[in-house]
Amino acid sequence: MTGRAKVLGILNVTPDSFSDGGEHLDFDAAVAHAEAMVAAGADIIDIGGESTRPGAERVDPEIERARVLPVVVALAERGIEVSVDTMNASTALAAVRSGASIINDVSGGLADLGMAGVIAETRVKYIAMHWRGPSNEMVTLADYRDVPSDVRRELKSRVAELLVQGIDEQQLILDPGLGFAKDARHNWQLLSRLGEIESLGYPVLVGASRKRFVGALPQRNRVGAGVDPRDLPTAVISALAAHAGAWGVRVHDVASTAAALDVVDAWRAGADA
Ligand code: PMM
Repeated sequence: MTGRAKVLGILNVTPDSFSDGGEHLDFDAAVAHAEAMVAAGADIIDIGGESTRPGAERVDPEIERARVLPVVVALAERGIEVSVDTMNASTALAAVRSGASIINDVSGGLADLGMAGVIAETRVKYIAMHWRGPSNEMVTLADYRDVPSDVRRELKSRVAELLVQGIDEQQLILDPGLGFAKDARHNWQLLSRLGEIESLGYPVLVGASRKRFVGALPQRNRVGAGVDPRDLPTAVISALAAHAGAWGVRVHDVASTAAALDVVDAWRAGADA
């Protein structure tokens, strides 16, 4: 991918999100947080109403919609590009009707067989993530021969199925699904061999932000009070992923990733000069 990587700012509107602990459940706080992320350099706000943290239980789609849709409407009204993180076709359709232009589905269409039809019909962009099963089962599904080639093969067959169901190639963005049925070693292997996923020919999104494997890096007492120690390593991953050709990165702390992407831009400009 050429050009600056897109920054998707994460807006979790769930009471149990592992990283923001429900602090954005309140509508005004959610909108203010989204606006702050845009001011810090987010291109797209990714709104999610169902936690996918390991072990999380599914949420009723009606509850998910009640959490997500008012925020989608408010951000779309402000001219902010919105993506909605959902595995439910009914939520996806309602989100598009409310102004979302991207559906981010961590199950790549496997959790709800109605999803592909909604995406084909609405023509929105669709982020299809590599997924082997629901969050409450995924630790048992982390068995691979060679992670990057297995993920590549499984994504390729998922894409073939989505195209058969009427989705256009231009709509698709792929995601290796870091942390989803993958342990730390699997995640680092996928990151270091991102080019193999990119070689499928679709834009690639990377979601490493504040995940457990990032938190497991040595800490070395290096951050100040009030700063999440996973944000600096996340920003470094953003830079390396962008440099390796990722289309976009999905992050909690937009400012640190935007700064990291500024470095990538300057580095590339140096190469072109
Ligand atoms: N990770 C989470 C949720 N949604 N979507 C995509 N496309 N890729 C990801 O890696 C991803 C995702 C879980 O993280 P969170 O609970 O911090 O949002």
